[in-house]
Amino acid sequence: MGASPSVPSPPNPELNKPWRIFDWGQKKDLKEKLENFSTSHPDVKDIKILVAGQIGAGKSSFINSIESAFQGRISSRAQVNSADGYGHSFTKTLNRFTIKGGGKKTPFVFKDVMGLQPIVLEGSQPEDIINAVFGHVKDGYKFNQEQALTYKDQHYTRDPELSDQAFCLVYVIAADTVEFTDDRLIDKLTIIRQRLSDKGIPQVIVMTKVDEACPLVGKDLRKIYSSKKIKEKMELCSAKVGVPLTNIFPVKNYHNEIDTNDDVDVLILKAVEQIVHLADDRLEDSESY
Ligand SMILES: Nc1nc2c(ncn2[C@@H]2O[C@H](COP(=O)(O)OP(=O)(O)O)[C@@H](O)[C@H]2O)c(=O)[nH]1
Ligand SMILES: [Mg+2]
Repeated sequence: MGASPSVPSPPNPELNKPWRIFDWGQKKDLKEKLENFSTSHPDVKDIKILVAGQIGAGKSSFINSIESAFQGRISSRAQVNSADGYGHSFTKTLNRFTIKGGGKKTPFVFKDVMGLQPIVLEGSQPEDIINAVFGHVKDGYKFNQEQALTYKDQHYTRDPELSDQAFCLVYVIAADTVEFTDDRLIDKLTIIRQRLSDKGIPQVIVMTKVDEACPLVGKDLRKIYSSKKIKEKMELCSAKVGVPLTNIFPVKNYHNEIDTNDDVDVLILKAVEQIVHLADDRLEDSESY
């Protein structure tokens, strides 16, 4: 007795073969390369990368996961919003994190900004994020919900050095909320994208919480590029935000683990490698802007 032929079986959540080829064995290599990386510009010792995104998207967790991957143990320097995260932004100041790895500092500095909110005049505004990328916002500046920073403020740097500027914007989106991204938020992102594109600043999306968005991936992270759900989410992200698929990196952050894991690490390190290369290419071209 089999199942009744009239009951269709549920569609397979997995593709026959992965749509993106990924080498799960490259962790050691990636880590070494990144630890020995130096920037292509003599005046800039470390590459700054700005991390933005909605409250609760996983920005702080992403920064912590990067450091965990380098250190081989769970790091939690960037404070994570444990109270499910969609209320208030924990990060209200512009915080900088120099990633440590291999017993020394890496030449990567990640800056975490408070969340962009769909409602106008709430959360950091496009202007604040644009200013932060261009190096006008002093570290430790406490963002004002109602008013974007202006050149008159003491926290505004009028003539930033090349080394104050960020050369890549990483926009963090949680995979489980991609389809609910508010149009008003998309409008704000469009403003940011245009202004940064004018100056050739690369933009990348890190799509977090793949484990929550797809049970298949929640069980086995190596299914990430054969999961239909994750592919759909990435395509949707690309269409909504206007960033090409090649610049979208799906990751799982450390969030409740007590030990690191090679599969989590390698995805995180691969995203960092791409981000760093895009940023460094832009830094190399800085004379032309
Ligand atoms: N399951 C899962 N939870 C995550 C992931 N990334 C972050 N979180 C959780 O999402 C919540 C918000 O994360 P947080 O890093 O504070 O977000 P931020 O507001 O963007 O800095 C926290 O409870 C995290 O533990 C992930 O990849 N998977
Ligand atoms: Mg945060």
